[in-house]
Amino acid sequence: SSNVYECMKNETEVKNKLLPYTWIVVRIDGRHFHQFSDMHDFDKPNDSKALGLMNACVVALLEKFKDVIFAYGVSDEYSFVFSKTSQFQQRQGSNIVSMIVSFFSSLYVLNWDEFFPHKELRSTPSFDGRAICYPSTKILRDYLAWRQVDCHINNQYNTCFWMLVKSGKTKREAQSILKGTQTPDKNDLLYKQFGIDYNTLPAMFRKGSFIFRDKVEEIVQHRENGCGHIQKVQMKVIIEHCDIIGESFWKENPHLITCDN
Ligand code: DGT
Ligand code: MG
Ligand code: MG
Ligand code: MG
Repeated sequence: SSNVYECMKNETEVKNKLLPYTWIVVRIDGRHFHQFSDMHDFDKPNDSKALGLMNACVVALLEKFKDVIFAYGVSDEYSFVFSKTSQFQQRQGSNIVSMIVSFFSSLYVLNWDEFFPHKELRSTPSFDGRAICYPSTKILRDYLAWRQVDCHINNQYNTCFWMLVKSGKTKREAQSILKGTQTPDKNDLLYKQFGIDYNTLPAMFRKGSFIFRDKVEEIVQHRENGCGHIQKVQMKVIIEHCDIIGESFWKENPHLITCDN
């Protein structure tokens, strides 16, 4: 009967509903990207074009889904942050996650040629996704810091590892050289053996990418007479590779995390 139907529907919706008044983070991650990166011969450890493709997809996603306030990503993963008060998809977790991963996967395929005009897409990229709720701004900031620390640790390790391998060490040898080393040891190794100052490597590799909307002032020519100009203030999606662990970025961009978000 229709009553049974209503019960089933309500129960499913209640179970799926993300806790009200909490930040929603949807994290996606490329499936089997170890294989995918090898198959497409991505530069190791970082491929600027592959990262650029990820970022372009995120920009398009922010343009489509206004409920996503900002996103942070590295490697084959991205975290999308929705406001505490967002009513996107009535906060149904499975709806939100499935929309984000399917849209993102399509964008990845759609934008492939722009970043790899001479490389054929040889398999079907797909992404897993999960939604997590964070009840306070502090915990959301901790989450983002955790992802950026992870970016740093992995990137530093991978940079050393691939420099050693490219210089003739086997993967096993490189692994054992790096075993138990700390951050200063790795910086030393890069500098002494390869003349690389880790801090001068591209910020996108070291810090990941933070993508958000910001006010951009544009000076446009006056239409009628061609002279004079009008100033337009627009919201634009922009990409930065900045430190999101400390206070300064958040102080400079107070609109990203506010009490009434
Ligand atoms: P998963 O997520 O469990 O399906 O497995 P994977 O293989 O996607 O592993 P994950 O997500 O832990 O690690 C990301 C992999 O993607 C890692 O093996 C390195 C690769 N990858 C990501 N970005 C780049 C890049 O820019 N260049 C290269 N060469 N590889 C990359
Ligand atoms: Mg994974
Ligand atoms: Mg992956
Ligand atoms: Mg990953």
